[in-house]
Amino acid sequence: MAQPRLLQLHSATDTASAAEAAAGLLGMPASLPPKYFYDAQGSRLFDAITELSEYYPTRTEAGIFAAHGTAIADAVRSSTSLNPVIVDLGAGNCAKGAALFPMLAPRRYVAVDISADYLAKALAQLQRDHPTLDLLGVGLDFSSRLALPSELTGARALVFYPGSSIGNFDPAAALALLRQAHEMTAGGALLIGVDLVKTIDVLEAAYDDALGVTAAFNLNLLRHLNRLLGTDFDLRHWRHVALFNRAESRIEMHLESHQAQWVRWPGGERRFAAGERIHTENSYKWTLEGFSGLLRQAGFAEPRHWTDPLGWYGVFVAGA
Ligand code: AVI
Repeated sequence: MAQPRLLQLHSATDTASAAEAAAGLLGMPASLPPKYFYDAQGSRLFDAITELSEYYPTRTEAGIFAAHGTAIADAVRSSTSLNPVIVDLGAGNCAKGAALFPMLAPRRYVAVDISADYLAKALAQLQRDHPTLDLLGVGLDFSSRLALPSELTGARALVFYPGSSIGNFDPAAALALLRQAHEMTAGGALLIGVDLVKTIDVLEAAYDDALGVTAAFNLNLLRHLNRLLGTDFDLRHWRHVALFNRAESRIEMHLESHQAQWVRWPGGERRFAAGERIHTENSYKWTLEGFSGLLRQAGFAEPRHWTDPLGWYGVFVAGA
């Protein structure tokens, strides 16, 4: 049986991460990069979010694949090589990537996530299910730059980016990432999930659920920072805020201070007034036309899309 290979291409030192977080806390307004949501607890909370009735993106994307999987696979095959290399961005437990194997019969599966160690368990299990498949786990923080050695991906690869994570990039950064993805496919294709604009009540409920799971996910960022940077955030003095900013077409998540308070950490401090916020995440919502245009701008040709009956979510295939 072949063995999965693991490769760590980038890992920020704790010092660099702490410096980045401190700079965000001192900003006006204060902000924190959303990647700090995902410590072990935050990753479990995110998994719980995807099961919530209010959080429609995960099940809606799955429904589109269930209804249109054959047509989507045909569109992918028309651009990629036979038995393509699949590059799965933000692969996590690799379940979505593995679901493509029966239809696309890849010769290699490259799972990319922030840490190669996170991928090890999922890839070991995948290898048992697919003993001859070439499996590779790559640790890379592609939020700053997406670049893999071309010998890993070969020509006419499929870049797979599900889950509407592209929405967590502002439009300029999304364009930059898609350009890098275009380069990486080397004449192949992109398969990507995108959350679409819809009514404000549906959007805001998805990011402020009745059980408070998204609130816990947002507040957990402060616990992570207490460990990472040594801040003394008291979570009882902060509340979760999620709102749809129509002008920017994005859900914004913030943490709002209940009261005037100081937050201190080794080498820094900041006073927060009552009602002052820390901006923790944007989740952009696209229109079908807007995202097709973005794909074209990034160099992709003839984007095609499939949606659910309510038109809440889009799955796009575009050739390079
Ligand atoms: C990972 N990403 C696509 C999620 C989103 O919907 O923007 C993160 C999330 N934040 C709150 N709920 C889910």
